[in-house]
Amino acid sequence: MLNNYLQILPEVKDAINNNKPIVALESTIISHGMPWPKNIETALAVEEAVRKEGAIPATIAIMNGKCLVGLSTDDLNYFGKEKNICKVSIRDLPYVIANKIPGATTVAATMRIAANAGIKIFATGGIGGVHRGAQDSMDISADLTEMSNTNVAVVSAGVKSILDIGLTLEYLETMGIPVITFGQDEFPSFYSSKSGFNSPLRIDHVYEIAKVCNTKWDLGLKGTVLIANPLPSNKEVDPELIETYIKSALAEADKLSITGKEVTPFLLKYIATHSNGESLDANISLIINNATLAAKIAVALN
Ligand code: PSU
Ligand code: MN
Repeated sequence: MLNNYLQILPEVKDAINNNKPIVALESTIISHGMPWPKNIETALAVEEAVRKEGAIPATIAIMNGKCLVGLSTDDLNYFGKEKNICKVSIRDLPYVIANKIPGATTVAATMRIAANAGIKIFATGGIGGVHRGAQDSMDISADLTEMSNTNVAVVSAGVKSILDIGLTLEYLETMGIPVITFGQDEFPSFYSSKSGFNSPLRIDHVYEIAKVCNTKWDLGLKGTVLIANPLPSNKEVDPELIETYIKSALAEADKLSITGKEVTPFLLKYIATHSNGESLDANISLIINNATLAAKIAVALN
C-alpha cells in the first residue's frame, strides 16, 4: 500500500490526527516549473499564504524511497536548487521509489499521495491537460485521468494555453469532473482571466464550493472537483504576447523532437526564459492566490 511509503512531517501528522484543514502542494512546479531562486521564494510564500488562512501546508515530494508529505525549509531548498530531480507522475512512482531517486511530484502524483494521507484539497498553478495537436500526438496529461480517480479537490488558475483549452474542457467532461470557476462566467487561462470558453459552472462563495466537493464524495462519485481561480486582474499578461512565446516554444520543441514527459517542462522553461519578468510575476502571484483560495475551501470543508 502507498500508505506504507508515506513520511509525514510531524506538523502535518498532527493536523491529520486532529482534523485540522490542510492544503497539499506539488513540487514539480518548484523543480521543473520555475527558475531558481524565485521557485524557492514562491514555495515559501505559498506555504505562508496557506497558514495565513488558518490551514497547514503539505508540500509533497519523493526522497529516499518515501513519499514526503510536508517539506522542511531544507527540503524545499533542495528541491528548488538540485538539478537532477526526476519529474514524477503516476507511472514514475514505482521506479523512483524502488531506486530511492529524488522526485518532484506532478499534479497527478501529488493528488494520489495527498489522498492516501487523508488530505482533501490541493493547490497548484496550472494543471496538465490535452496538448495542442493531441489528435496526432495523443499527448494528454495523466493529471486528467488521475482527476477522475482520486478524491482530492484541485485549485488551479485554469489551464495554460500551451494546452488546447477547448479539448481539455471536453476531456474533463468525459472524465466526470465538475469544473467550477470562482467568481466569473468565463474559464480562465492561467496568465489571463479570459480564455474564450465559458466555465461549465460558476460559484461565487467559498462555502458553496466546499458543499459541492463534499456532496460529490457523499454521492460516492470518485474523483476531483476542479476549481479554476482567475489570477488577480492587475497581474494579467497580454494574451497576444503569451501566444507569441507559446508559438515559438512549440516550434522549438518540434525542432528538437521533444516528446513525452519532457514536453511540459520544456515549454514552461522556454516561456519563463523568453518572456520578461512579467510572466514569472504573474505566475508567482497566481499560485499564492490559488493557495489562499484552497486554504479557505479547506477550512470550509471541515
Ligand atoms: N502546467 C503549468 N505549470 C506546471 C505544470 C503544468 O502551467 O508546473 C506541471 C504540473 O506539475 C503538472 C505537470 O502536473 O506539469 C504536467 O505534466 P505533463 O503535461 O507531462 O503531464
Ligand atoms: Mn504529456
